Amino acid sequence: MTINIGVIGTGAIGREHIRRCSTVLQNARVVALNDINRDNCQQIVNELTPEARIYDDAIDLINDPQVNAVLVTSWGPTHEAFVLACIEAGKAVFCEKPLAVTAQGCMNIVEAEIKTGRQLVQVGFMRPYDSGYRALKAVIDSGEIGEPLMLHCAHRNPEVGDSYTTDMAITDTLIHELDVLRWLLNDDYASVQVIFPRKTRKASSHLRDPQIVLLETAKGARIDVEIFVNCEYGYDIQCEVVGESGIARLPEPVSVQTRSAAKLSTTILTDWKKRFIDAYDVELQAFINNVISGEMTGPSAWDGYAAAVAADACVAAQTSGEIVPVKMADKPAFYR
Ligand code: NAI
Ligand code: ISE
Repeated sequence: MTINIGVIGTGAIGREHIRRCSTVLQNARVVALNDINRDNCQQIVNELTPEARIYDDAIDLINDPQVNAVLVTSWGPTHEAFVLACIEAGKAVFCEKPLAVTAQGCMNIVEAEIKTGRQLVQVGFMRPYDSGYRALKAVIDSGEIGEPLMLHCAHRNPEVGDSYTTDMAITDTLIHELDVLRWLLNDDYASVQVIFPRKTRKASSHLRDPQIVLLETAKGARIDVEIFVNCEYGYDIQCEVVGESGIARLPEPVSVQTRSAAKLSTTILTDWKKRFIDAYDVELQAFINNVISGEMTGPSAWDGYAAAVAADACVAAQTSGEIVPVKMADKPAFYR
């Protein structure tokens, strides 16, 4: 069986996902494209999907009976409306993070999905599909290091564009940790605080960079995450879990060690597309398989909501400087 996919948003990650649907993954083909910038779609048709039809209106793409499932890879503020339209049309939808830009927006999606009685949404949180994070979770779940007490994490980008603002460090960047650390620890967040170290001279005038986010979980674990999006040297994701009887670290990406010119060295990646390339392949193949089997697995609309509630609290904590409680609604039985 081949799933016909429609893609809304053909920018950086949209293009990457179309490439993987066309050249790497099984049982899927991209048949429809939409973007407010039509030239982006045309370029993809020319280079990757010669048979795909270009739609001027995303809602027409969603409602086309030929389209079995939709990828939403447009800008964050557009996600909620497109996902709701997919749910209304009864179509499976893979939505890039964030599911919606506010917790209320995510809750609107949760409620609409529950009303249909069928899980249709998968959120593009790819880290739970990364082999390194999966290996780390297996060690924690085995009990080898005892109960997790503290986590020390870092999310570093070499640089960001001028449109990147202080709150985006949370809603665009930290959101990955907010998802994956809940999954890793099988826990939820209780409170958050954000502190600002000395600012790097590499950041634009409207961006406070770096930032340190301190999270406390419901079970009492303490997490610190450094977000540093102009670190210059590379794209670097770190996660160390300190347990009662040992420590477990996220493995580094494979890199050949060289001894040369009086130096011992390994390469550090610089691009998010490469750091998680296998995880993106696995998450999207899982979505295609889910569409075929009719049963959604992986990050759900509820996970999108949980990350958004914590993100809202972090953004409030950025301005207040206070410890802000994370108040989630009760988890509906539908997602258990
Ligand atoms: P981008 O700016 O490269 O591409 C976004 C595309 O959406 C643009 O081509 C734009 O014209 C289009 N667009 C905007 N509004 C639209 C609308 N109303 N209808 C149709 N098309 C519209 O951005 P990028 O980096 O591809 O990010 C897109 C989404 O993917 C964001 O939500 C971002 O957070 C997420 N993302 C996720 C990553 C991950 O690691 N999972 C990595 C990078 C981005
Ligand atoms: C980007 O949107 C991503 O999702 C990347 O994974 C993240 O590292 C980056 O900070 C975001 O801007």
